[in-house]
Amino acid sequence: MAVPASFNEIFPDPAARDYFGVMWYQTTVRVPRGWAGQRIALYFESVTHRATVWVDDVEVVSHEGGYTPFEADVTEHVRPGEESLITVAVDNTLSFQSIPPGVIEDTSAGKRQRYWHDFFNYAGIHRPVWLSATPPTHLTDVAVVTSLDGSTGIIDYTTAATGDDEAGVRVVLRDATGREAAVGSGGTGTLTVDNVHRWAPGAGYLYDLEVQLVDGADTVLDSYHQPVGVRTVAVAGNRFLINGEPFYFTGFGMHEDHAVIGKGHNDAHLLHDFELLKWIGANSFRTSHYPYSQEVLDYADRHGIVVIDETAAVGLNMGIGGGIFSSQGYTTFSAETINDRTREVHAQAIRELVARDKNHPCVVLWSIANEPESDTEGAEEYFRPLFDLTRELDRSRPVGFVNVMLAPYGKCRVSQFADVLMLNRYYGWYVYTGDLEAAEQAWEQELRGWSNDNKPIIITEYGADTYPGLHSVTAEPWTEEYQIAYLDMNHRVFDRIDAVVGEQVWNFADFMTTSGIMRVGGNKKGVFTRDRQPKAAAYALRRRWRKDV
Ligand code: BDP
Repeated sequence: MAVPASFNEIFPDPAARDYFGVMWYQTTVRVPRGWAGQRIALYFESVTHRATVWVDDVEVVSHEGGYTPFEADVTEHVRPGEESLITVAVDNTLSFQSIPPGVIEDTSAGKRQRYWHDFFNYAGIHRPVWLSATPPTHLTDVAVVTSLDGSTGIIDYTTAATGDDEAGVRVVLRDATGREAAVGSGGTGTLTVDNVHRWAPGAGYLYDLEVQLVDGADTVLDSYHQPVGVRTVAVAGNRFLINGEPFYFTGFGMHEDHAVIGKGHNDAHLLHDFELLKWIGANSFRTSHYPYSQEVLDYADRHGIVVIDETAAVGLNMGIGGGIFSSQGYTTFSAETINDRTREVHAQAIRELVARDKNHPCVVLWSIANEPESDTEGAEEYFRPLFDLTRELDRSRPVGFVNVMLAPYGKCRVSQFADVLMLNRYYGWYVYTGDLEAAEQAWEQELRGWSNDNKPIIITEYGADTYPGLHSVTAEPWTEEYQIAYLDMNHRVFDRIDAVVGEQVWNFADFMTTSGIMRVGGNKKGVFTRDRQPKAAAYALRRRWRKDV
């Protein structure tokens, strides 16, 4: 099997495409001879949705959750200079206790996997796998939080290490030209930089923080380079502030989704997608509906693209299935369905997301779920502790979740916990289909309601399915003309509401979904096609978002 890639589209066979259960991956690796005496680890950037790993006959690690990394210390199980057999059991089954959830149903035709998120359940080893070597005494974590005092940048850092307790920590901060900007020592500390060069949207300036572990004789035992963007994020009334200045999000909800490789990471596709974001004038995106590859965030850091970072908690809502609003035959929150155990899995997904992404300046806001049921007491009880947990883990960023149309203003019981309101709305598509005049009135009325909360509002989804090449002079739904008229209507509404601080169109590109009468070769709400060609709406958005064309 190809790694990294989803397995689903490799074989021209429906049974392979829709397979669910355990898949076995196996390969041999030779550990470099020079690694003798080092700690050797096997690192997976992601395996969707869970994995158990063996080295030869020894089980070394298991991991739940398809979009965050994990590693195994294999020092005792490999021999430098020799080959080892690596076996991975990849399990793509979804249950009420997985994030995202799903269920296996018995049907007359056999077992079927069902889930409530509107994208294909691609699975496999989606991101690179690494063998790494570190000295026995090594750094295990570095965390930075930045703030500003006028033109002075303040960098609070903490480090963690294992091995020799006597080892000391030394840090050097260098600017982008390699010039020393600050030095410090000790496992935790604060660095200050006068006339700091800020990280800002559109200008992803990065410092390099070198952290060294040193012994009594000042010999460097281990070192790590952590890119640092000095910036602040805050919410003040209905404003979203970056470096103290109001920020307006333009961009998209996206997907890691391509023909053949599915959700597999690919550098060329990554680069091309970012070039298209630049072309169209997007300054931000949301990692809908799961943490994206670390390469994505590294790139966003470097280029000043602002990111809303989302967990894989999508589909916790039995009122929705694949974009269709109707009862799915289950109660969302109950002892048998989404329960305390699910919440613990969800909490762990949040812990792993924050642990992985805490140092990225591009990440300005956590989204702990997409469109969960949020108008019931069960929802309120489920989410309260998860908001508390996220704030405990990271006090430097606002926290929110993405609200669904089924829990409009006045009905939602979870948005009280959020610092920022993120709304997905389809006025003129799923409701008032084709009637943009009525849609405009209803949408504006709802937004005026949310404005009373005096929180910033980001429209995290608005979009219309559009079949490329379909046209009509009267702007019928599914045509390229309708997509433009629909977006124009939304923009008129946003421009009238002061609290709206962002617009992220659903979706950047067409993407694969399960089969359904509302889906034509997948979800067609892309502004680009799945192979990244522009629909007419791409030019319309470019005119709105780019001031220079
Ligand atoms: C929302 C979901 C998104 C769907 C979209 C749609 O957040 O995942 O793809 O609607 O229906 O419900 O296109």
